[in-house]
Amino acid sequence: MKTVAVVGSQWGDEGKGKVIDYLATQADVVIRGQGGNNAGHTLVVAGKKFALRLIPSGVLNPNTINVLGNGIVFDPRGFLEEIEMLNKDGIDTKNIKISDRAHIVFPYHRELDALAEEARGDNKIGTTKKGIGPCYMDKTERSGIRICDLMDKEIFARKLKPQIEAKNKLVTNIYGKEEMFDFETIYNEYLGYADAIRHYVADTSVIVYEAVKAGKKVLFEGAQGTLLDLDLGTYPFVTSSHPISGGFAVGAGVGPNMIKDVVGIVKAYTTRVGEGPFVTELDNEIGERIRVQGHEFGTVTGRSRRCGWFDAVIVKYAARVNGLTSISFMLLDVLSGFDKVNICTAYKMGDKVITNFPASLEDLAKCEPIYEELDGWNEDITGVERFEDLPENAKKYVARIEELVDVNIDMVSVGPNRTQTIIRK
Ligand code: 2SA
Ligand code: MG
Repeated sequence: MKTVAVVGSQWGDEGKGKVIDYLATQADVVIRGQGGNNAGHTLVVAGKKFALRLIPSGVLNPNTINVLGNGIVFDPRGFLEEIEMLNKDGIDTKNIKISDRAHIVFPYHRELDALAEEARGDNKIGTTKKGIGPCYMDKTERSGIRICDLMDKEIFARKLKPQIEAKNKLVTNIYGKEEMFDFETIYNEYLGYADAIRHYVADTSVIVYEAVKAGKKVLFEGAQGTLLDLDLGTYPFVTSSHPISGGFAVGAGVGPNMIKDVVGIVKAYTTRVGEGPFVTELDNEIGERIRVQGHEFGTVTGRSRRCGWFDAVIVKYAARVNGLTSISFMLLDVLSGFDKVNICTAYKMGDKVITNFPASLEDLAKCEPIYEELDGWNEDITGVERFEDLPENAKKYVARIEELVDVNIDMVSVGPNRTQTIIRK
């Protein structure tokens, strides 16, 4: 491992945490480049669980520098809660760096996230209500407030005041509510955060650049997944950032050639939380069985995830838009015990066969999966250590997917623990 990006290749929740956790133990620097505390994964170390949302996964390793890059949106309240949780367990958090260019999530962002969802009615996106979308809206509208602004009392006051006025106008004029944001309250709350985070703030682009130049092991930690990408995902049912590999160049503030390998995390079947069309969704007892066997419930919101068969159209698309150099294939053990397993190889839309993931959700909603049916396997595979020792049909399943998506599957996961990992290289 030199520099590697790990990206979700479906709709998030592919099991990135396990691979990232493993790589993070060897990394000198771990960087988050997009999203905020809408991400989430659980690290298990020595039997203890740590639920992280914003802080990068290298934090349990005392020598690793953990960077929150310029592309993330920073919720100081959530961040400090995580710090407190880690410190309580004796984990040192001094090696965290927060980009002075990152945008800040304010209470009005969370409130507006919830109000916008409510207003969408049947067209709701199913956001995590963490204020992510509204914060990125301010960023692109060029009225956002960044960490560097927060570091100076006067500049902060000057930038916050018009925001409070604008957001109060928005909730009264558009949503018909009373004014809900008070300048003094938010200003003082955030000045407290400013002091609490000041020693973490840095020009993180320099840190990442110098680490790569020095030949250090650098891990770019993806959150969410390819189909939640603002440009390349199932728009508008996406998050407001760029979870694809290219997002790291912008979000970490370094050139794309600083990322050597791109590992796609791929689940052995498909899931999604939130709304939007889902071609291989199984709204039946097979889907329910996958949900129960795979514990498919969200770590941030606890929502039950929609489940379906493996969709090779999606993963081929992810291989292309991320430039995947390798795949880690997760949760294969969840598919044990099915007579038959299906792989979606293409979509049928009317009388057309589609193999390139379409842009239009109206088209996607019309697509029917074209399945290839394979024999399943009944064996419990959670103790298998070598690829050769997997049941014949499980090997065939993996090999067929590898052939369809045309990227090497170098790792197969057969259980949540670190030891339940088959390395193929
Ligand atoms: P938002 O809150 O604006 O980002 O929501 C927009 C859509 O993006 C979806 N979304 C997610 N879907 C899956 N996983 C997410 N995050 C964690 C992860 C999940 C976890 O990275 O693995 O394990 O808790 C995530 N974040 C946002 C959301 O459902 C909306 O469809
Ligand atoms: Mg997750």
